Amino acid sequence: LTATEPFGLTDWTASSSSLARHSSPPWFSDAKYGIFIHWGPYSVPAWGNSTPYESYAEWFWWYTTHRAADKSGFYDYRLRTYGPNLFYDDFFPNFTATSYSPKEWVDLIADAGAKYFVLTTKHHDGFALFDAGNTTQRTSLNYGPRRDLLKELFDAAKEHHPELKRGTYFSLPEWFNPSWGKYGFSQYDRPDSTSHPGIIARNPYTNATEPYTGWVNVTDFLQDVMVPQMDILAYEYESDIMWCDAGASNGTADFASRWWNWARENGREVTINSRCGTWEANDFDTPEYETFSTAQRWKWESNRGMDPYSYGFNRATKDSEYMNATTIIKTLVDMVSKNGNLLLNVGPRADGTIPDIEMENLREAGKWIKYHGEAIFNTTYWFRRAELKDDGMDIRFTQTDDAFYILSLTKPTGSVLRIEADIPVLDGDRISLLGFGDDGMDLAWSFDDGALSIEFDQDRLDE
Ligand code: FUL
Repeated sequence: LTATEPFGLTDWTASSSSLARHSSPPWFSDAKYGIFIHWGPYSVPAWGNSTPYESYAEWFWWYTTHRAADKSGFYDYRLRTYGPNLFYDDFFPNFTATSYSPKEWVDLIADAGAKYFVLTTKHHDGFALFDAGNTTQRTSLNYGPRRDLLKELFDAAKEHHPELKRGTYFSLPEWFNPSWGKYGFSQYDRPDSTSHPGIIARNPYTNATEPYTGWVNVTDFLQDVMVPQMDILAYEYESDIMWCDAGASNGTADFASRWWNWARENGREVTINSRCGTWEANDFDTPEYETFSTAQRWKWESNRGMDPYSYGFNRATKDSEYMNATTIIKTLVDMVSKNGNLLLNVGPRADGTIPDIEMENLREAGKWIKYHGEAIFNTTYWFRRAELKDDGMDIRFTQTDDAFYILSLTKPTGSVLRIEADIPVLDGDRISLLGFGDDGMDLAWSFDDGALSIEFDQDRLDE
């Protein structure tokens, strides 16, 4: 399960056995922490109600055309805010990106302590933030900002933070593209107002047909739109991570095998997530707003917003509801101890500004993460156990070839931390507190009756 090379000297092929052999490269496992960015025309209405009724703000269009699923009041909000005659595509001109500074974004990602990022290059609304050639005109080059938002971000990363890996979120379907119609058999694709297979979205108030601005009438959505766009992201933008979404009908087997052969020939290590619609082409699982309670052998990466339940910017969310630095750190440590990565999402506004609260909390967490980085990055999980919860104690473990890390999510009380677990220590080993110079601060310890006891000075914990 750890292979990143095809059998023998043969190439990767589109067969199930070949695809299944590919797994995420070591850099992905070592990187642990990425920043996800959801940005598009949905950042204009930027609304998903507030807890406990909050829903994904990037689904604004879908919820208003699928009233049965609209538990959060999208239909009423859209009517009261924009009146009955507005179409989703009318938001395009207000998706301005006027304050978009790709350098500031990549600086933020680096300050956060993250090792990679993933931008929504095209969400379910089919609006591409990259130059999609002749596959569609529905892009940020032709509407709204009239800029290649993806290229600008990747260029800024290459120039200022070349160590960051660069990923591309890509929705396989375009839910309202008439060309997707013949493939749109998933439950998600059926607007209430029409019967399948015509995927014609309608304005929910007037029943007028929603325009699908900029789409190109093609013969086959998979061959003429989906796969060519994945190729563009892979070969022209040189994505490190193909982060597909909503995989249904697809051309992934062919795409992935060609891409991996190209990567091998060009000395690159690329990876593909679990949502590209072909289960064998799946380097890592992608639980959403979820974690695991135990370590998993198969690599996984959990994604979630700093927002309690939205990826796209949600103007209804209060500052206090965003994940704060402590929550970010605890979430990351917890996931790393279970063989997971954290892909944490920020939702920029339509003008390209990232909410202050997201920037502040990311940077604050970043200080801690950098200070304690050796216990997080390039580590692996301890196969015996990931966590120990006992009597107010909430501990996680990680390890490398020559060190074992104990990370306490709660502040220990007293002056001895007693851990009843089979910690791999031998006489003569050093145990030290991280964050005190390169070597840490030595602590006295003993191992008796199946428990490790570590002595520490309360006052030093706050330093
Ligand atoms: C989901 C999407 O539908 C959400 O909008 C978001 O992009 C999330 C990461 O994946 O499937």
